[in-house]
Amino acid sequence: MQKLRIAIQKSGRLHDDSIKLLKECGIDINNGVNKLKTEASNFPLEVFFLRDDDIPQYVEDGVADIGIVGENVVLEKNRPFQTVEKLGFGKCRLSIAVDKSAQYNGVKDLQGLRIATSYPVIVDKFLKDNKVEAEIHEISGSVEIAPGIGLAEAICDLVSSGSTLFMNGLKEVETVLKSEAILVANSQLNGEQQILLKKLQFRIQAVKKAKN
Ligand code: PRT
Ligand code: ZN
Repeated sequence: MQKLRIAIQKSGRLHDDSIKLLKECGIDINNGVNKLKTEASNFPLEVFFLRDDDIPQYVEDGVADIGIVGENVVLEKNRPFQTVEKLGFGKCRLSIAVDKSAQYNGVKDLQGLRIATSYPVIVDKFLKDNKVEAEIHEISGSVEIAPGIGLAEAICDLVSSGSTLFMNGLKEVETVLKSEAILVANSQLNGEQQILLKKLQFRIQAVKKAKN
């Protein structure tokens, strides 16, 4: 029988909500710790647990048919597939921040600065769209400490409550992107897989409606 393979985050901010969404859709999965994959007992669904950064590639290559991942990751990886459904969790924004005492009157003030970020592709596009030239320094983590250690004058990172920026003496000055978890799908699903995806999507929409 045809199955649908879904990739979700193995651990991290989207893991619990992804599992919860499947459960709310009436899909029973047992996600033992350290498991790489599992199967639903009452829906033709196989679940792969992966690093969020790898999910777009797996879905594009068709190793997984669908995936749950932050819009920010999909955009940074520049993947062609469409959003099947916005999921309403993992909400955050990708923002530029500078030292709280710095003068800031608008995007032109970024001209000539060094901007530390884990999102070089999105930041580069933002700068080009705004006709600003700045130096992008790609770093993979703890971006918020970059100004404090003299690596950059500005950062671009994900923000939710804003407390990380605050604790590091930074202020948010531009919102580059608003993001949430989305369901993405491989563009070449066969007929049966498309029917299964529609079924799942229908249930997700019902779960979302019940919450509104
Ligand atoms: O291990 P893996 O590679 O799978 O996980 P990861 O560490 O790369 O990602 P993870 O689990 O941290 O985040 C997964 C996704 O959650 C992100 O891609 C976003 O789509 C979403 N998300 C939502 C967030 C946040 N909110 C968030 N606040 N991702 C990260 N943060 C970080 C941010 O980078 C900063 O360090 O939280 C800090 C800021 O939070 P506040 O509340 O202090 O503003
Ligand atoms: Zn990651």
